[in-house]
Amino acid sequence: MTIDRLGWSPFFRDSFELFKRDGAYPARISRAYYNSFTIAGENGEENAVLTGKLRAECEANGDYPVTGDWAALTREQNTHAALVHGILPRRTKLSRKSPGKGFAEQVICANMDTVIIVGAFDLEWNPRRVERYLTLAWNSGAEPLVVLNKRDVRGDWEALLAETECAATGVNVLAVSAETGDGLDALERVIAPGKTAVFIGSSGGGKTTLLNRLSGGAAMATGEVHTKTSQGRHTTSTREMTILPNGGIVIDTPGLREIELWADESALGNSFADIVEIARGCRFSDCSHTNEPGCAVMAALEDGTVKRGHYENYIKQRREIRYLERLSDTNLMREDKEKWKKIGKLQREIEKRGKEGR
Ligand SMILES: Nc1nc2c(ncn2[C@@H]2O[C@H](COP(=O)(O)OP(=O)(O)O)[C@@H](O)[C@H]2O)c(=O)[nH]1
Ligand SMILES: [Mg+2]
Ligand SMILES: [Zn+2]
Repeated sequence: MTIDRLGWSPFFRDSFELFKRDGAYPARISRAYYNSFTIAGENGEENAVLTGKLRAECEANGDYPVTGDWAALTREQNTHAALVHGILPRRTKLSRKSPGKGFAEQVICANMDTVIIVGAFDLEWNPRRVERYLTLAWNSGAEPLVVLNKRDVRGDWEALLAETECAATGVNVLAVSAETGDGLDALERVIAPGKTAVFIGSSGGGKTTLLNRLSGGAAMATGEVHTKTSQGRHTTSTREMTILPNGGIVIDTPGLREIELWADESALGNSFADIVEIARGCRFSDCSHTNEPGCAVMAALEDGTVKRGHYENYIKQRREIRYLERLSDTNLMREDKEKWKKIGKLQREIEKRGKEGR
């Protein structure tokens, strides 16, 4: 297998130069579980360990390699074990706030092109939850997509789809059934060859079932090593990467029990684009949209342009993000954002150069 199939691109090739040393080779982290890593590369999948130096660095900044990361490795001379020396700069990353009281970012996975929010048309259906995942997705730098699964269980799924589309402004929403296969062609087209998608969403929505269905029954691992339960069913214990028969790459995640936002306010400009647009008409530029005179958002709420649940979720998420920003060293977050902007710019330049060079 060539590493292009794993999503290698000119962006990573150029940053790999920084880690070049004798015998160094690139591979992708296909599974990260605490301190245990599986990598996928030219020779398939194998286990890898971090060098002492890298582990110390990770410990110091709380930033460990995650599924989807590209790594620079060498072989240990005697044992031939795969050693991770460094992690290449991430092109995108999906993060949430670490569960608990403290202020820390938890990166869920990295270098994905699409964040696929999987919901379901069952009793769990709730557009408010989709809105929370959307804010995380927008903050990741990747393109969000909403997939509503189990359309076989609800006769009124078209109405629920329309309502979800309303909540997810500017984002594609697909209605599918992993059970019957309805609507899966459209989903397959989104996960293009060499592109990486991550499935996120509450447990039980059908992420793993969808993945199994897309991969034609038995999930094809990124290499030889693959775990299955005794029933032969693939269950998600951790974040892991799978290559679909069409060449698309999927990272499946276990359901996140708690989705604490990790985002800055600009992400709300995407996940609540409609409200943010209306808010330009407010009399005060720092309007809180809760009690000010001349508030365009409250007027839109009054006349039904904006749905109450959508509005309330916006206010709630904004409060959470402001709290997060107060907790944080705001500058730190901004610096981080700047860094990612620079990396994005660098990447576009590299890709442009790559095209011109050929
Ligand atoms: N009726 C129906 N059930 C489904 C569908 N997709 C998944 N399920 C069921 O939903 C349950 C949870 O699925 P699972 O893939 O484990 O969800 P995950 O936690 O998101 O990975 C399982 O019992 C599946 O059989 C679907 O399209 N229709
Ligand atoms: Mg699962
Ligand atoms: Zn207002």
